[in-house]
Amino acid sequence: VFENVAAAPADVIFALTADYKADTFADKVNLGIGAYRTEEGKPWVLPVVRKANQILVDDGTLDHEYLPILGLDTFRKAAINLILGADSAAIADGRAGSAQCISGTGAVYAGAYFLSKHYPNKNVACYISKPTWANHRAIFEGVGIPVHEYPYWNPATKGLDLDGMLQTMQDAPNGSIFLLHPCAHNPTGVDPTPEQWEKIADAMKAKGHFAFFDTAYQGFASGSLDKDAYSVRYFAKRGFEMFIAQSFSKNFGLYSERAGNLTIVAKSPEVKNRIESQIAKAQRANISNPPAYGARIVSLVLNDGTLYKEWEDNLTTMSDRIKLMRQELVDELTRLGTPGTWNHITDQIGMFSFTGLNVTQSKALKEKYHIYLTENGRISMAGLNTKNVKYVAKAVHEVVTS
Ligand code: PLP
Ligand code: TYF
Repeated sequence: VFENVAAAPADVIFALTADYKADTFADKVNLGIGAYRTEEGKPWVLPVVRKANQILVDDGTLDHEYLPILGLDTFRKAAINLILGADSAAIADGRAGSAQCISGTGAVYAGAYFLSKHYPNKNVACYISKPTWANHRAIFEGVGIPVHEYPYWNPATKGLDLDGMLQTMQDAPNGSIFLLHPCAHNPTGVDPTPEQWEKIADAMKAKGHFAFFDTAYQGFASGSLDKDAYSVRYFAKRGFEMFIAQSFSKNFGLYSERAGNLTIVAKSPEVKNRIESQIAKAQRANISNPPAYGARIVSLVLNDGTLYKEWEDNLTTMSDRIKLMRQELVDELTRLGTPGTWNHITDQIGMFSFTGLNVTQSKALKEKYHIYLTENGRISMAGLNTKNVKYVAKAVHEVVTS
């Protein structure tokens, strides 16, 4: 039956990880996948997650019964609070709802699938940033929503192309869907300022566009969970109806546990309930109900003042180490006199830096120096540490000057 099935291409980032693992070179460096690493280059189980896990183990009452279709109630409420803010009018009005999903990816999917079935304009397209996380295109096209791009990265300034972005918002048909990264944009590390978000909101409002936020790095960008939610809260204040896909993979280090949430801000509690009911119906046919473990950990931490503070400290440990690595990389490149400007590396925030290295240079880093990064020149900052940063800087210097 399947003789004529064509092979699908491998996921670029997961393939890069496999290549890295297979590499026997002693000083190899993995700057590919966006997963936090310690100064020793090891994965990090957050101390607060260890503690929460112990609390769950000690609580002898937990069983393995199914969660409700829309997930763990205490997790959903806490996730909504985390992104919208406890003082949110949408929450007070009962217009904010959610579905617990299979991490951030599942939340984007659940939202996209709902839009494909229920968006009033059947010919709607989704606009994604150029560049963006590759799964955005795959998910929206997968549910049959055509995908267009809006300009985002300006190679000349190594910053945001705000004019290009606003122009596309103006030119897009009324009521288009715009997928936005609230903070720590993947892959560029470039975020709009509050003043720029105001202009983006104005442009979106003027054309009645629908805002679909995807947040995978709350707590990784500014060093403050509230500041990292600024754009979403600002849009909520401006009265947008919107979806927000939330991932707890990075900020809790719960990658494989698939803890995520789709927050919904609707016009009225009544509409919110109907949206939730449709997402529940789709979820039932897709995953039946979401996994409990990661959601229980996140819920425990978000709902306990002491654990929450400890979580914030753990986030600071991660974001401070990443900031230090940005500085050390720039210092080394400056010391070496590497041609070009490198201050964008310290200006950018979050997990990634879009270095500006081209495909040839990125490939040379992998092939000649065993330094693994995506071919668009993105590096995962957490892969750097004080032991390998000089080696990486020297290799960058050599590929830039050769
Ligand atoms: N959205 C963006 C922009 C991401 O970078 C990621 C990857 O980490 C995700 C969503 C979702 O990841 P996960 O499904 O592991 O939560
Ligand atoms: O961009 C990254 O590295 C992370 C992890 O299909 C990731 O977002 C990468 C690819 C993918 C799923 C997650």
